Amino acid sequence: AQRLRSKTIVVTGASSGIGRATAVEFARTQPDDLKIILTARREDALKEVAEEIESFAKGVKVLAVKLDISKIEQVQGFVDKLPAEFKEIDVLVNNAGLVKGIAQAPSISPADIDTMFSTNVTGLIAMTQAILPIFKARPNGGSGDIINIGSIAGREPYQGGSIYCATKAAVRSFTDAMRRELIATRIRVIEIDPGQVETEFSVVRFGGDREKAKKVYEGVEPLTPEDIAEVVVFAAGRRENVVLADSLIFPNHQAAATVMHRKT
Ligand code: NDP
Ligand code: 8X3
Repeated sequence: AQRLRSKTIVVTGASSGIGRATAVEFARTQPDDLKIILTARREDALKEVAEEIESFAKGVKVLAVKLDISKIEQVQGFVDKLPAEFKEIDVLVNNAGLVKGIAQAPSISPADIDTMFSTNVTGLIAMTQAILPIFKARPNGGSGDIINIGSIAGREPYQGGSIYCATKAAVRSFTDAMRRELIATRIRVIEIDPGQVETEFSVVRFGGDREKAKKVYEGVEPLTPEDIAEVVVFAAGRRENVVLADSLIFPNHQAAATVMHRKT
């Protein structure tokens, strides 16, 4: 949409899944004049995404930045290291996140707990704090979009997901508090909560075991990363007075975190 013209977008976790699809969808929607900053830990994968975007969207400037959001110093140094032409960020898509395992207390590994919280919660908060001064420096108290990818898991905890669900509940709480704190500004705080989406998510959950990951999607038709990307770009493309504050997106077979209709 024209409303996205000349915008600078940052997407965390742009090397895969929903983040990658979101970056591509922004470029597809505004191929003439847009800047996109792709961030994640895997630089090679980011380069591939950058090449894909550059191949069809000649007017989009893409910058790939290696960034581990669980490392606070890296996040704090992120804005300072950006080239001047990419510094005026308009949209932050806080998408990077992960789940590790299905262990239940008291058997959850401390390392997994730390990875999930430092990525999904502390990392997301640190990114928000890094970008917010840019938004707040603008007229009328500030403007810009913070789009947080939560999850159905943040609304409905399930067995074997206690830590992941707790991280996504924390995202939800932080997001709602931010929307209240920023009420005197034009900054939009948006949460998009997907249900089941087929990405690398389950592969990461099961430590790289693709067979196990595939079983999660047996007999169901999960959402695609593009389905969520469309909603993210739609939210960012509304006129400034429209805040798509909170959305929950299921595939047709899903009605709750663990209520799925499976064809056998
Ligand atoms: P993917 O595993 O496909 O993508 C996750 C992305 O997060 C990757 O690009 C990964 O990049 C990045 N990431 C992970 N850890 C870090 C880190 N420390 N620093 C920077 N980037 C990191 O999964 P999805 O696309 O499914 O996940 C995207 C978001 O969607 C997550 O927040 C997830 O919780 C959420 N979600 C997913 C659902 C699903 O069913 N798939 C449902 C609801 C929400 P890299 O490894 O290169 O760092
Ligand atoms: C991912 C969805 O419910 O499988 O956020 O954990 S769930």
